[in-house]
Amino acid sequence: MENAKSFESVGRGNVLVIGNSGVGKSTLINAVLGEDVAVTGWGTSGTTDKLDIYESESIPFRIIDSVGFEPSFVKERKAINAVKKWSRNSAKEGCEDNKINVIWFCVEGTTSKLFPKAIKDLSRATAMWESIPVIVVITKSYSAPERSRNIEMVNNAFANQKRYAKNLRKVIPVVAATYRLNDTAFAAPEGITELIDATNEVMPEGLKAGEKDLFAFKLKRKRALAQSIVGASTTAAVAVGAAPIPFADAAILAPIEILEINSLAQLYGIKKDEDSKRFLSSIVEVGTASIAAKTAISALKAIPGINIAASVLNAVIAGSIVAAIGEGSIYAFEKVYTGEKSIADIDWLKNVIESSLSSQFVDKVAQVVKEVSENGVAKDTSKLIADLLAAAFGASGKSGAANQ
Ligand SMILES: Nc1nc2c(ncn2[C@@H]2O[C@H](COP(=O)(O)OP(=O)(O)OP(=O)(O)O)[C@@H](O)[C@H]2O)c(=O)[nH]1
Ligand SMILES: [Mg+2]
Repeated sequence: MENAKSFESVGRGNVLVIGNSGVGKSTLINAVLGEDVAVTGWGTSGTTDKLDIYESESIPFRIIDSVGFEPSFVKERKAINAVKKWSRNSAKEGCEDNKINVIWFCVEGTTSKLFPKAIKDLSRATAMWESIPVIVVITKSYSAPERSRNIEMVNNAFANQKRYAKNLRKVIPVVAATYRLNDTAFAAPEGITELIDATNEVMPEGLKAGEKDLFAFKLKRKRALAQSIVGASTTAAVAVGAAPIPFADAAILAPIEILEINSLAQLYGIKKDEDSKRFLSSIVEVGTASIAAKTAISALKAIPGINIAASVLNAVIAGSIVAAIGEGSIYAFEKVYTGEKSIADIDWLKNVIESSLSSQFVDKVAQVVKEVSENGVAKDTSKLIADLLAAAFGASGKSGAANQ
């Protein structure tokens, strides 16, 4: 057998995730592994002894979610004992690879005052794993300006943990799922692939995933997170489009487009320099939608039997433009991330974005308009529109640009 599913053949390391109930452990694990990963409950469900074990052949490590962890001496003991029991039991069943190799301490970024106590509790609970590397994950790090201060606070709190302090390897602020701040603004996913890299780095030799496999895994995760950014941006555009502002002023979409493109660029590690500035602004330039929108509107007028309110039509068109730009950007950023294209190649980029806004674009918009008008005006028209757009652009948007 030549190197088949490599994460399997080299054996996988184990990551234990601890943190108080509600800090976002499960959300984090989903962001790191994807929704389609298998979960096995271990222990008695509904008790503090329960663990959720996440694993699959295509992921670089196994993750153990300590479901009932709470900062009480008795309860945290139980949770940790469950982990020990799991290790021992699996060793009996012939799997020798069930030691804990890395611990993720989760603390909640929105409650930084509680860091010292949370870290003290978590250190106490895991003190018997004296030399296991710890990565602190600051979950729900929605506020970008607070991130560096939070990192510092975690470092300080750790410095007080005597012998345990040496286990700390890294502190990573994370947004695991797109967080809506209001109708038109959101905090995009952040820190997920950094966490994957840091975890692999501190794994013992022999359990580290190969570079190529890890890259492929991260690319898949980035794509999923990127789709969620485009989804949130599209929803925001639908809200703006539905507002009674004359849509001819397509510039009203620019802030959402910029947030969308910057969030995607950050996700794909596009550096912030002059070249990337030109790269990103040329997307907005192409997207500053008036031409695409006008084409779409006049094309739609020609379709017989379309009878929807102007505000709904505007919402669909606004959402479509932002969805199309997002899908085009994902395609382009992936090419840059994989090294196939350079961000100096502005002409190529303009081409990609233009083609995501060309004839197929009008077809997709027309399709969504039809579906909306058939559905009648539902209670939550905006949500319906956003869902239809995600289906129309998400699935096939890339193939439209893929011929470049
Ligand atoms: N938008 C957003 N919501 C989050 C994020 N992290 C956590 N949440 C929300 O916070 C709540 C708690 O998150 P969970 O992942 O269930 O927390 P947990 O640590 O697994 O909680 P227990 O299983 O009870 O121990 C859920 O409503 C999540 O949707 C995030 O990064 N973004
Ligand atoms: Mg959970």
